[in-house]
Amino acid sequence: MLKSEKIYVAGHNGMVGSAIVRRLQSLGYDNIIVRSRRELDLTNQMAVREFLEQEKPSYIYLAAAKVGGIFANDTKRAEFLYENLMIEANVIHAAWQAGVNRLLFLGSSCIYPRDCPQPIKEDYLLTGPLESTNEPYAIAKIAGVKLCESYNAQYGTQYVSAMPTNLYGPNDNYDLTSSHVMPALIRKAHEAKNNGSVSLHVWGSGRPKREFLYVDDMAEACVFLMENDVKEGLFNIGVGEDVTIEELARTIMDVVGFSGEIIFDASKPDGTPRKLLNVDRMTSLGWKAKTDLRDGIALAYSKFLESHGH
Ligand code: GFB
Repeated sequence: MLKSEKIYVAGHNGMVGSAIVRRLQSLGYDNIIVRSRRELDLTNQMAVREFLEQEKPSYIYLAAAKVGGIFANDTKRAEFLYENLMIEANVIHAAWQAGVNRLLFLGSSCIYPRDCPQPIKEDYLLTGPLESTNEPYAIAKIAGVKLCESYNAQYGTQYVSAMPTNLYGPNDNYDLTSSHVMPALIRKAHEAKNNGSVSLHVWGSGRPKREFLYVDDMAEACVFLMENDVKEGLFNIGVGEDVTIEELARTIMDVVGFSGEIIFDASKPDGTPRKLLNVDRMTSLGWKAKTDLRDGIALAYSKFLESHGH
């Protein structure tokens, strides 16, 4: 990748897209193009086609998506399926039409079957039923992986798919109804401390296990795949270890400085019991996550304080 080549980062205002832009800039890439949602609606086929025809970037990072935590996925099922299918189909097809040969598509570890062996290898895709709370989102992301594979097979493009585990960090969504567990618990612990509360409400049983990756590590992995000229395939991006939601809550409480009791809310879903990724494929290429969970939570909390006030 030449530093002057044109790179389009789709979704640059989101947590992942903004981390990819930061990473590219820190490496000296100086021809990055972005469009806000207002400037370019990625669910609009014609607009996407015209934009890519005109710009003809050499590389695309497709980080634009409709995303959210377990509750948003479960209740906005049509939006998660429709918007993600449209964004992927429009961008990937128009990229091929415009002669863009290199693209990195971003998905999620929820594409894998709910009850597959752990840690989850890339080869387990489509070997069993999905977790129901995020099935529409997962189906859309599986379609994206298959679009990349199919355009590569039929047209010789070099489109790669990266599947991160649960991500967190700067520019995360802290809205309690649509967020993932990490930002939700950071915010709840912070507010509990400030309000002098005696307890922290945690959804579900606290027993599901999740793996958490700091988003700057994810961005590093994405740029690594492009820079190392990886031309096709599916790559799990994770840290290789997981924690229970209760352990996560206790670590967050410790970092934030809140010491009340935890109340588990059984009316909320647990979702998939475990989704630890096997990261051997990335490790064998020479990439490994750097940020320890506790350090990452401290970094995320300090960014939260900057953006949401003390
Ligand atoms: O992060 P999260 O919303 O999504 O929830 P998933 C993870 C676990 O944390 C679930 C529990 O067992 C939740 O019940 N949890 C505890 C909480 N307290 C809270 C809270 O206050 N808020 C939230 N949101 N959860 C998503 C998928 O699944 O993961 C997406 O729906 C995507 O498709 C994403 O793959 C990475 O890890 O269950």
